[in-house]
Amino acid sequence: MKMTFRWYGDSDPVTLEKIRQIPLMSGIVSAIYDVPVGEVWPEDRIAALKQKINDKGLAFEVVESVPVHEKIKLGTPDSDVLIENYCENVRRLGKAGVKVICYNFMPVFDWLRSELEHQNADGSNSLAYDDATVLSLNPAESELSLPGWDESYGKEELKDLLKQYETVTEETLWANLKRFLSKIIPAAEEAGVRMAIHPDDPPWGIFGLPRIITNEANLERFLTLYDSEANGLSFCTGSLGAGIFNDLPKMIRKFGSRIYFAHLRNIKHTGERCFEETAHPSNCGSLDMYEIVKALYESGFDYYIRPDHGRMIWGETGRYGYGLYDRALGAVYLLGLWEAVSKNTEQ
Ligand code: DNO
Repeated sequence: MKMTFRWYGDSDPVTLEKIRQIPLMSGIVSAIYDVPVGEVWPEDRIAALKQKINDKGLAFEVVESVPVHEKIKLGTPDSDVLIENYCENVRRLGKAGVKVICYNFMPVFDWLRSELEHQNADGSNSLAYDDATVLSLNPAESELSLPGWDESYGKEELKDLLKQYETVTEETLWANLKRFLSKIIPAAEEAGVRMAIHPDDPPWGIFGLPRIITNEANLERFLTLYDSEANGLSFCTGSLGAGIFNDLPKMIRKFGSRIYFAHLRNIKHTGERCFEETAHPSNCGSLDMYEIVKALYESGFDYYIRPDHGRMIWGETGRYGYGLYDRALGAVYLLGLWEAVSKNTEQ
């Protein structure tokens, strides 16, 4: 297992100098953020990013994300060239030594929350989700800026996009995902890269848009869309765990050999489709992090873990969910669990 940390590049207030001081931190998860979705990442930019990370003694083996263009998810006839560009990114990243690429297939919105600074009793704050609040918003009209909101869409563009999705059902999305995989997985196999789809967060449809990477049955269906070692999962406990219907340790044991990236964080269920993000330890939320780590360990997991969203603590401000302090505490807690589980298993 390798512990990694997400870094948003030079504009990230959390610097590589700080990240490298977290005990046993082995690598950085990052991406080229300023190339428009659908275009090919310049090789010199990939090389420069890798160099910068390697110069700090950290590895660059995981990319999160290479985003998937909406036209691919919509399955428009002109999306072939975008899929080919995606394949080229996979090849270029493989050539640069990247082993795992994380991506998602959520229409329009990525991860979504209704509250960015939910006040906790201990004075910290964190992200929270309340379904009724989210459903009361009209995404085409709202001025709200939520984390999963792509700020790059103009209002008209967003309206137009939502309109195009009106005829896209879950089954259409499955078919478009299958078509995408049929092209990118052979490219990944050749490039020595493992593709790891990120589950939908939250794991249910929102605003009438379909979401399909949500539960055990659908993960199973996903893996059979293209049966290859290069076609795998990013197992995000916070995303899947928001669904009370998901038994995470069971799912890890079932899909273990195809999990290449684990985002480990805790959440507290506050209602059927409501949750708050908490500190990482089991006792702070609803997920049993010990059982989750144990299931990974016992599945022979030998890939990448990263702590996921943290609370804002000790007065830190910055990118929601992605401050330094609470994620660093999370990393060390997870390393502790891993050490305990591995030593217990050896006895
Ligand atoms: C949120 C992240 C997601 C994730 C993408 C992967 O914190 O986990 O934005 O990076 O969905 O494509």
